[in-house]
Amino acid sequence: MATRHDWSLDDIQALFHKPFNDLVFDAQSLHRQHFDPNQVQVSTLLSIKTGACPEDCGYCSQSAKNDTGLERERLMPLDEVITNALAAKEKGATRFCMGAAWRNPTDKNLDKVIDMISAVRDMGMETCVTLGMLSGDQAGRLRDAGLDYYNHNLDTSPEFYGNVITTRTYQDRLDTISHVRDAGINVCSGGILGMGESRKDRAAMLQELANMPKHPESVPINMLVRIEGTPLFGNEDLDHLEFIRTIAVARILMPESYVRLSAGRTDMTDEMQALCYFAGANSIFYGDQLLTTDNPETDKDRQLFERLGLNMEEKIETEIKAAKTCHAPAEAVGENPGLSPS
Ligand code: SAM
Ligand code: DTB
Ligand code: SF4
Repeated sequence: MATRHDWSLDDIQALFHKPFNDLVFDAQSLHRQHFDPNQVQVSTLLSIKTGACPEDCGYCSQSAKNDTGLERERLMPLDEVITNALAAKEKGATRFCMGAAWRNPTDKNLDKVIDMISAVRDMGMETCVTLGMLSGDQAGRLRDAGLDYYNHNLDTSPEFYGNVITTRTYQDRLDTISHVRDAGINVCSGGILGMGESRKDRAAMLQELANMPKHPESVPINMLVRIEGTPLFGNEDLDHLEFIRTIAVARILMPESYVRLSAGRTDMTDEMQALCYFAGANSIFYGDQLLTTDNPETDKDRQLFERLGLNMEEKIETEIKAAKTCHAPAEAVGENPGLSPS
């Protein structure tokens, strides 16, 4: 079946309404046509610039508008980034993602991030950054630096968006994603579940992603991490089966994309995570910390992988290898040996 980019909201809602077993079976069947079902891509995340963000994202510990007690930090020095990236590589991560609490990077800050990207690439790891909004020129500079992925989430549906963020429009986000795509950088874009949105909103967010001219290569699905001091702190827990359904629908809509079981895993049982993998999730954040909150400890993830017979993906996927040949030296896109879990 050809990959589609013309999903209607009704089509997607009909997927959500399927009996759970049928939906997850369909997602797993499609998953197997495109991926090794027992391989999971692992990325490690680092906050390179924490807190005092001028945006008002209702879920975020780092917004200056939210009184979360988070200490503001300056941009991390290069040597500290390198130390963290080496530790991540040692533990088996193949991609290193650096996040900054900015509305958008200044050109001067971008110079510093470019140095970080070069240093991490020199270690043989894939690179990802998430720095807020980007202009076309800035995306071009990141492409020239050899950046592999840019993360910029839609977060939710266009309709629900205004309940969560007012300082940046949905169209701003779509524009940044277009700049990243046009520059030839792999797109990482997804959203957050459990912010009080309806199933229709979840379907509409996935529709936005799935109807892009090219699907994001990576689709992070975050479960809201409820952080004290944020407007969304008191939100009700989302039904975990609904979260798994959303993973399955994302898998069906974007069969060639990596679907990342992203933030919120510390609140998920092993069985819930196993079902997410079965529904088509094949990527995680791996490392004891996300940006400002905890992630499951690496030993715990290794144990779960062992119990499930899952392996950490060691090599970079072919499609992305091909996309990279235009700007990456051959040695940086080869296999990453010796990183399988013990
Ligand atoms: N400042 C940049 C931006 O927002 O574009 C990059 C970093 S920002 C923290 C990256 C993404 O992390 C957000 O778009 C959101 O999807 C996710 N995120 C942040 N806080 C979260 C939370 N409490 N729970 C779940 N996901 C969260
Ligand atoms: C994404 O979709 N999730 C990550 C990453 N992209 C940058 C961030 C999750 C943050 C969770 C809350 C925190 O640690 O502050
Ligand atoms: Fe700032 Fe990003 Fe947090 Fe929004 S999600 S407040 S832009 S760091």
